[in-house]
Amino acid sequence: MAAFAAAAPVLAATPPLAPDIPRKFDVPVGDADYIKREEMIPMRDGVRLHTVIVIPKGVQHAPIILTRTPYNASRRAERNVSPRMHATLPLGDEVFASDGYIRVFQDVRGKYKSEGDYVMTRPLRGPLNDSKVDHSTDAYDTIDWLVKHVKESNGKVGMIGSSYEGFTVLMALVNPHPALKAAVPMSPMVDGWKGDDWFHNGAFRQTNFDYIYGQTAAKDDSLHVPRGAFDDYANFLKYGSAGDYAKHFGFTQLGFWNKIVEHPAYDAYWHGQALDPVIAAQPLGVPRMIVASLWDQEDMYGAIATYEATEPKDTANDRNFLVLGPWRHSGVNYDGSMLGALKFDGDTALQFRRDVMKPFLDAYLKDGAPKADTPPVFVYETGTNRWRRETRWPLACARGCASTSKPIYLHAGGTLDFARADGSAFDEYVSDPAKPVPYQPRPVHFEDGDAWRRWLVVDQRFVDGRTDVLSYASAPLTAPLKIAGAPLVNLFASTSGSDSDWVVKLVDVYPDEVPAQPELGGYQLGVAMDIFRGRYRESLEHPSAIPADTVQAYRFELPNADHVFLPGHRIMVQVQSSWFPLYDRNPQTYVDNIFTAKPGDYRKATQRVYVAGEQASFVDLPVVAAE
Ligand code: PG9
Repeated sequence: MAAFAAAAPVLAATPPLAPDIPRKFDVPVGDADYIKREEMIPMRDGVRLHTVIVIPKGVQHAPIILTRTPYNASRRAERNVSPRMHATLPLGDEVFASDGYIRVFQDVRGKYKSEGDYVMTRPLRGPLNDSKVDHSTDAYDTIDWLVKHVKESNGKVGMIGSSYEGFTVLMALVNPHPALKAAVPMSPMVDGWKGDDWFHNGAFRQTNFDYIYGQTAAKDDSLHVPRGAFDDYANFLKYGSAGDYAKHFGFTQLGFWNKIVEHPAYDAYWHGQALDPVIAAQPLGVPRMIVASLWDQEDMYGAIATYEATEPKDTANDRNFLVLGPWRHSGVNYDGSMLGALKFDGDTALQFRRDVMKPFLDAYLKDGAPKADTPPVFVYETGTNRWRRETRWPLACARGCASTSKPIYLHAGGTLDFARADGSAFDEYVSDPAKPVPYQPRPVHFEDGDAWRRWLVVDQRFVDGRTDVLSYASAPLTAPLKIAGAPLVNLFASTSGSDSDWVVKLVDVYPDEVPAQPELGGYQLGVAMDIFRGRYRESLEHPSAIPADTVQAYRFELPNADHVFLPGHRIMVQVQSSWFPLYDRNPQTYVDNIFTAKPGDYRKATQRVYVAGEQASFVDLPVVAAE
């Protein structure tokens, strides 16, 4: 039997069982061109907010750009692990990251490494917030600390951010800190009921289930709904109402979900939080550039509503700026050279950031910088694919704009014309809640971020021809037709049920052949589309049952567009009664709260759209008179 020699003791500074993960690891940043500081900044109530400050090495008298985020300040400040500041910061920051700016990201209270309670889009102090703090005070206290404690700064702060981060920019404009010198709210969440994230005109957006779970089930974003199915179309049908889906997946433990269920209508909880009137009531002190995307699948409402509400105060037209780009939600901060099948004239997002936003920020934030030549309105004209500098927005509307809008009428037999048909006529379809119209081709997988980002430009032929979708198309145009503003739906319709949703889409139908890009032949491009929940036709706050088989008027705005329908193209309007599973289904039977509708409430209904005489349905198009 072989004898084992006793092992010689290992004589080394690092014994074999010394733990291999150090308690703290310091990343060597010797050759980095920036310094990164992490601070816990105290707010007036003693809560400390985690803040990441990225300072270019060697700068003095540098301006600060601040973003307050619910999306993890540390991650936002580290796109790549790199010794170069412009590679570390997000792509959208590159234009100023190499130009001496100090960049700051802060976790909002209660998220990630910040202390305090998280409240989803915490309302301002007042009837909905009896505490001492809100995002306006947190922004104030943060700016105050930054200008006093970041010795490299010149005491001037700008705020930028998109969506939730855009909402925190707007909040900072309420009683702003005097050091806040410029603001760029991009696609801010402004009114969560009328047309931003949570509802559109009262119809609930079920993509929010994943968002609410990710944001509020844990302090970070580590939890995901364990839905167990790839196709969310089938998944949501299986569980019934949005309320039943929520119960199944444990949402009743989440405060924000319960607030949504308790406030299905536009009551004080929602209109008390809408930011457009709040911002409009503030003095127009801090210059702001409000940025909106023309195909914003999340917050298409708030930016323009805020601009329009504030604009009357901008008497010299030099403090309240508007930008409309051909982007998806937050696309302004990414590559803007295409969206789905659409190709633009270069990287439109970079063009804006470099040529418009950067000089605007420089002018207000850098010591001694020249005045910027910022157009009051900078808008991308889709169809012709070019930027335009305008003095006002909208260019056309029902009253008080440079051009007066023009009704285009639906006609029996599926045509569309600027002339109204005489007599009386209607078209009819059956809307079946068991077979709702999809908003994008199935399978619908909410977690597919690419599909979500481009769904507003998906070819609408995938539903054209369904028996529950009405399509009306004009003759091919012989001259270009430009719209610039919000199309206004005037639908005269009846239902055999007692509640109903109405989805109206304004579509650009491409010619059968597009030699420059063959796959666009016959394409049906949604230019402006939205949904309206019929129970709110008389009052957004007090819903009412719809009398069966009785014509009702539904008036609602579609999202703003700046689009040229080119010669050879046709204008189309589509009407349908569901848009699933993005929007929860209307049971088509009036119940007090659709979130708690029972399976038996979901019933087929016969829908009629009236197309002649006094009851001819039309879309008031913001047509710009030919120059
Ligand atoms: N649209 C997102 C959001 C904003 C505000 C509230 C809820 C969601 C976002 O992109 O941040």
